[in-house]
Amino acid sequence: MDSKWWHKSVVYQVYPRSFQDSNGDGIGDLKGIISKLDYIQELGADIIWLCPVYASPNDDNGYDISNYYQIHPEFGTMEDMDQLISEALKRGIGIMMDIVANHTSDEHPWFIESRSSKENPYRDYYIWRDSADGGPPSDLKSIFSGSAWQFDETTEQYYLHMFSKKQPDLNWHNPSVREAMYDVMRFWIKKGIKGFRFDVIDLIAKELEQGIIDNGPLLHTYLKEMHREVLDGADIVTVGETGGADLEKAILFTSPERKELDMVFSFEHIALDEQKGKQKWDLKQLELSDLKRVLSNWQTGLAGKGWNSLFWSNHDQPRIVSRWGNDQEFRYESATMLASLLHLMRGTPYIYQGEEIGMTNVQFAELDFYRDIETINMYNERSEQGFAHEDIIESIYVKGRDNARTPMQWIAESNAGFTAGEPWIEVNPNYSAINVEHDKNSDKSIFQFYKKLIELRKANDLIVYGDYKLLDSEPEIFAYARTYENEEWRVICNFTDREVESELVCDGEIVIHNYDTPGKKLRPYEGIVYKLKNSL
Ligand code: TEU
Ligand code: CA
Repeated sequence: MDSKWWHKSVVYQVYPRSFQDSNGDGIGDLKGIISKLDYIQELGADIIWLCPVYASPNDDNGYDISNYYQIHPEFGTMEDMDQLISEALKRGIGIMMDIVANHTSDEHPWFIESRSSKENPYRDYYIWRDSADGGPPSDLKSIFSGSAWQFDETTEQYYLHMFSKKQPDLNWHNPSVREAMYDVMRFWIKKGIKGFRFDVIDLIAKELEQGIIDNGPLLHTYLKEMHREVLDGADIVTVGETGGADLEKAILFTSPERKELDMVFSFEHIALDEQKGKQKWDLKQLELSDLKRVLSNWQTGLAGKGWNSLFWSNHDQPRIVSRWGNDQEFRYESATMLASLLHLMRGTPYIYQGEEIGMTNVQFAELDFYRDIETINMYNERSEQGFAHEDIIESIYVKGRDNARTPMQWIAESNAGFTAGEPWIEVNPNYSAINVEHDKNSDKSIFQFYKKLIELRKANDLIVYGDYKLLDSEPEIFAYARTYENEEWRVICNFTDREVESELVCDGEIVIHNYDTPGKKLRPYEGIVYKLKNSL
């Protein structure tokens, strides 16, 4: 497989609303991000995935876009955006824009036109259907609870919204819709951005009459068209959010010769703590054997055929240290163990803001403190269905998206240095202990560890291109080997808060380790990486 610049890249994801506020209105903004570029450069990331900053009524925090060519005034101006792009480039960092192509805001001019009459030229930009038996056209459910159909009085038809009713789905079967989205992408490429992250891209080719929502039969045709029309020749890295992709589908999306996408986000590993066939709120304990199987399957399955994205966290997921680590007694150990496991794999790693300092989940006592539409809708729906407050709030503590959206914790002072005003969502009260300043000033910190992992990747093609093999080991341990040319590395991770004996512990050269000295047994959440002495 040909090597590409982004094979060696590390992506840092910024959720602009919660990163850094520059003007005291309590909302993170572009000037705030610019002021933190040196921090991201110091960490070593070379791409910033910027969650949506376009004009938006903010029903879903920017994933409901009313103008793809404008910056939301809360975030700043187009001048600020140009400055962010150029200041980032000066530091060797490219900006990856988030393209929401499956739906727009209901306040987008296309939808305002579309809903105005059945004859309007924009009518067919969206998905309209007649009522069936006096109710919605079908019993399809929105991902944000309730029906996916909203009745519109003006024309007495229903429109489809897979997310909130303020996020009507676009009709990608209409060539004008596709062309309009391609124009959006061309505009941003001209501005000098270096990548696109495509929101729920596997939903665009739905075939309602056949009951197909994700991975519709024309999906690959559209992606190829998009590649031809927009991406070919532009030196842009692309990642598609494909919640419904298994390995087989991911190969189709990411095989270079198919010219579709460079990589996709798979949800298979992060769905392992939910009950199959149920909602993400229906919790289940993670089985380490499942995690080993799933991650290893992707590692070996995409080898030579496509490319992996590696992630634990994003703005939709709970904090990984709280989820699969221990955010109390072993916060340092478990955060760094999880980081080692992921960052030594083949693929492009994504770090979600705050992950690099081990930020944790948050527990607000009342629904009032929550801001996320998915959380609020779910709470109301389950309350009506008779679920107890305690049960619903417990699932929000574990899975709610606001866990990832509390402000970035910079310093130990008021509002963690995020804002001089009132933050749009409360800061996690643990900011006095968990913050960037603390981590940067300690020799041993989660931040320093992430920095070292990134340096290792930049210096070792073994991490980028080496073969991967799961090592048969104890049930509490996730271990694997990476081999490249004449070298072999061994990654050993203890997933428990107990001491565990492992046959894999050896006397090779230690590459990176989250304890000061090697021991006979693996200590709680110990993560150790060896370069084997008698390599191949
Ligand atoms: O998320 C897509 C998606 O499938 C989510 O519904 C995800 O399953 C859920 O958030 C898990 O809790 C993308 C964006 O990442 C998300 O922020 C948006 O809300 C959504 O699309 C709609 O644009
Ligand atoms: Ca602001």
